[in-house]
Amino acid sequence: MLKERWNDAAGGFHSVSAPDFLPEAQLREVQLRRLQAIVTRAWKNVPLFRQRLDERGLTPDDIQSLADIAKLPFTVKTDLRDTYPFGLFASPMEDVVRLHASSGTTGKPIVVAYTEEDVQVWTEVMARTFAACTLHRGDIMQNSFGYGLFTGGLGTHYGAEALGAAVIPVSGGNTERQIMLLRDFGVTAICATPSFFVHLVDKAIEMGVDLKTLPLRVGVFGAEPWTDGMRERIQIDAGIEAFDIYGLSEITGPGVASECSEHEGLHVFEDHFYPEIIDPVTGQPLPDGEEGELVLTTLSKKAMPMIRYRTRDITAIITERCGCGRTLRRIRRISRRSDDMFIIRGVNVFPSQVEAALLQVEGTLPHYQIILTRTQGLDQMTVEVEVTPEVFSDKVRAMEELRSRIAHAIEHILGIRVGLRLVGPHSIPRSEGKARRVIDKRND
Ligand code: DLL
Repeated sequence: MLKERWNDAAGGFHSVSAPDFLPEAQLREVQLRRLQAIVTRAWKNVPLFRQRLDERGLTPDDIQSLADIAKLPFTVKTDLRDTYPFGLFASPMEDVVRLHASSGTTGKPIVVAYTEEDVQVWTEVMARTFAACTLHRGDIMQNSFGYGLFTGGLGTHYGAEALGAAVIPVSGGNTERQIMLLRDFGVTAICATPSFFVHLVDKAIEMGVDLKTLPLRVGVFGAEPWTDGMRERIQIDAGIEAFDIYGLSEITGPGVASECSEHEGLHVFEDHFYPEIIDPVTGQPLPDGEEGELVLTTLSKKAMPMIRYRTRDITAIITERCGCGRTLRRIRRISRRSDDMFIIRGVNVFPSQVEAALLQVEGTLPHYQIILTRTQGLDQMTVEVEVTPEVFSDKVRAMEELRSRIAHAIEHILGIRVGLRLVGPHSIPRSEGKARRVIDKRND
């Protein structure tokens, strides 16, 4: 079945990654054909979408080229909340074989649905993801993404199995057991959020296990922003090659885009997900190469098509051909979302900037939290940083010196001075999935 789908997408090629290498003209043809079909499907089956097209005097016939996508209305997260739980489904429940949900930070979760064919496409794009991350038959993959309503665990699970890897479905948490499995099972690849993997690295040291001496070769990380500095730290500490993968529940889960061995941006699996970049303020499309908000359209999703979904993730489309030969366009690594910015004394601050600053300073651990408070109407920011046990000693001078180096690094990147608190090892709660970097006490 999987093979049939690959044949369909690749026009007769047989290998897992073949659709990644389609000649560009053929890829655009596949995209247009699928875009027309998905718009028709949503128009026929999703009342909200039909109503929005009616309001604009549009019908599916107005999509005659890929550029016509810009005529279509956006879909936003509140559309999913307002139609909770099943209002955007385009398939009857008899055809739905899976439901996932994402809790978000406030209010009701958003619910996403898959038909059998949707699960097959998801499996296919995840297998292509893993192939791009150099996994192959014979690899033993420890899957530390959470299994459950979160799409990370099951999405990666199916893809790795389809590729022929042996999957250990350990899920998140339980760090000691994770280290034991890594060591005893001869694990060669691991999937996790970067913050949870950092936690595993620490635990391994505590348990006297040197990850660098294990067969572990590849790490596949995603689901949260992480900097190049963090990647470097992970690669050195664990002796692995670290890949970045991207996706979101609304579009399918992981498997929307993946790095290849060039590590120069993430290839979007464009035959299934159509990317656009827009100005987050005006909503106007931006030319390739310019930074803005990523908008994605699912080209083949049956149960819940998403047309022009505003992800809030900030990136740019890279147009140059990649050295790996894939014809799929790439997006730059996502370091921030348009909604995770806060303003401190008039300066726009993103959590990833703080991480980048910390990783420049030796003696800090990549465990940090940003505490936001409000005094007399003004937002204040305090960064709490863990320091290594050696530094966190009673040598006041060493601590003072470190504090001034960190303050300097942060000031250099942000352009402002912020509060800083050095804390001892293990003071900051560890992540078992997505790290909570910002504690917002402004409305407490
Ligand atoms: O996080 C799906 C996923 C699972 C992706 C495993 C990769 C690996 P959600 O929980 O719906 O889905 O969260 C989606 O997470 O809009 C981004 O803001 C963020 N995100 C995901 N991958 C990355 C990444 C999954 N590689 C939201 N870099 C997205 C930065 C990421 N942010």
